[in-house]
Amino acid sequence: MARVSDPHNLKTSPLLTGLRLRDILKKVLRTQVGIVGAGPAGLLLGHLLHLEGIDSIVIENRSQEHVIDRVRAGVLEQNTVDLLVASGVGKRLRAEGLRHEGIYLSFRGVRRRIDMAELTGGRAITVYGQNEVVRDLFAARRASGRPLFCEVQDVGLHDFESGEPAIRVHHQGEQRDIACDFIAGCDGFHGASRPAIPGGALQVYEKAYPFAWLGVLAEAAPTSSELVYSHHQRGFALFSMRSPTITRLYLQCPPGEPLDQWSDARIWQELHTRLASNDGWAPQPGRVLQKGVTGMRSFVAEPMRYGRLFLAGDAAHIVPPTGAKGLNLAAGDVWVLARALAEFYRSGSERKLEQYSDTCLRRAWRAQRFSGWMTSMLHRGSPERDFDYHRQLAELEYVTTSRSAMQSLAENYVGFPLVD
Ligand code: RFL
Ligand code: PHB
Repeated sequence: MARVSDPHNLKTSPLLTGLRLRDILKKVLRTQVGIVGAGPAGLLLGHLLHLEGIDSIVIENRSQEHVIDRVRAGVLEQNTVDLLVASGVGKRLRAEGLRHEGIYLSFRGVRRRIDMAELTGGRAITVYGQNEVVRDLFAARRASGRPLFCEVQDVGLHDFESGEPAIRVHHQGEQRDIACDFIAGCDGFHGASRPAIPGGALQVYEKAYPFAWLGVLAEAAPTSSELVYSHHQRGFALFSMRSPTITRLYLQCPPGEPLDQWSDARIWQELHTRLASNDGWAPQPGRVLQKGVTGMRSFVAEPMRYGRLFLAGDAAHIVPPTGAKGLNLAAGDVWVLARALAEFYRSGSERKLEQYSDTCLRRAWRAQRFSGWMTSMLHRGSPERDFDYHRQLAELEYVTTSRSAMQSLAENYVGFPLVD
């Protein structure tokens, strides 16, 4: 598939017009950026490119409803909120998102508050479900009129080592080739993009954890207006929320834990045991709407670029959820990528595209450090690791009493400003 790669000629060249006719006859779709995956990374990238006047085609292998219904992240960093608002998709986020200026760390039955806003010059997090972020981004995509194909099959990435990348998919029973200048691999950890890169070209760093999270969504009014991260002899627990009527909770459990071992009654009993504090605070039980077990891993693939294929979000890195960083990293990656692509199409300069991987990896490793630290401070190791248990208590004591330690936690938790 031939194409015109001079950025100044992409829309107007007579040669391109000729190619388009040939492409149409061959059922080849043409765009500037082919985006694989319509999770937060892919949809936000498509939106930011649209604002720059750059065309894209987004392909997603699941239905729009499935992507919206998936219960995942809840905590947005200050940067992510600012980015969504500044790019015009923050109307509902501003109206319905819950701004939190602090979090609680609970241990030995005592809750201690970290005043993040006071420690960071007024920065905060916002609790707004990933479902809602994705819902808003799907709406923006549909409103833009730019193409989005859901429920595609057999996604293949081709020729991205060269200047002529293409994505081949099956959609509604027909094979489609999408010719593009660049491919953005935004298809998550299990997607097709990263595995398409030849073996040996990527260096992979990985860490598995000997525990998982049982996540519960419940119809219950949150009894705390801020998140509670709890260290307990029986394992970690987390109290979070989605709205004034919906609570989101997590319990540390063994990896691969069968869900049928967790009746609703057992879930509430365990949550009460691990979260209730001596001041009388406890979560309020309610109807369980959804539950699921999530494994935990840390993962980084380097570099995040191979030729004209750029990896972004979970396709390139995974953090354990204890630091609430995954979606925020995905948003940061695509912000950097959108700016680099905009510079390329504006001036022909590949300078920012060349820096993309290093820029994003610096942020990803910082998030790995923080998420790994939060995870190791709060989770129960094997029962015989009593040494670690007592070391964790000393760490929690320090991190809730030393102003510098609290400030370090707070500035990492609310997130650092985006740089490219
Ligand atoms: P996603 O969300 O996985 O989206 C990838 C999309 O690609 C599609 N796909 C394909 N499409 C086309 N062709 C293929 N071959 C494809 N293969 C896959 C998928 O269907 C999907 O729609 O990746 P993305 O966009 O990079 O976004 C990353 C975030 O989803 C993830 O990092 C967060 O959910 C992580 N996370 C959290 N992050 C936060 O910032 N704050 C949090 O509070 C937070 N809490 C969490 C979390 C993740 C959790 N789980 C379930 C892992 C809590 C949990 C429990
Ligand atoms: C959530 O609300 O889903 C949530 C909150 C904090 C985390 C992870 C998940 O660290």
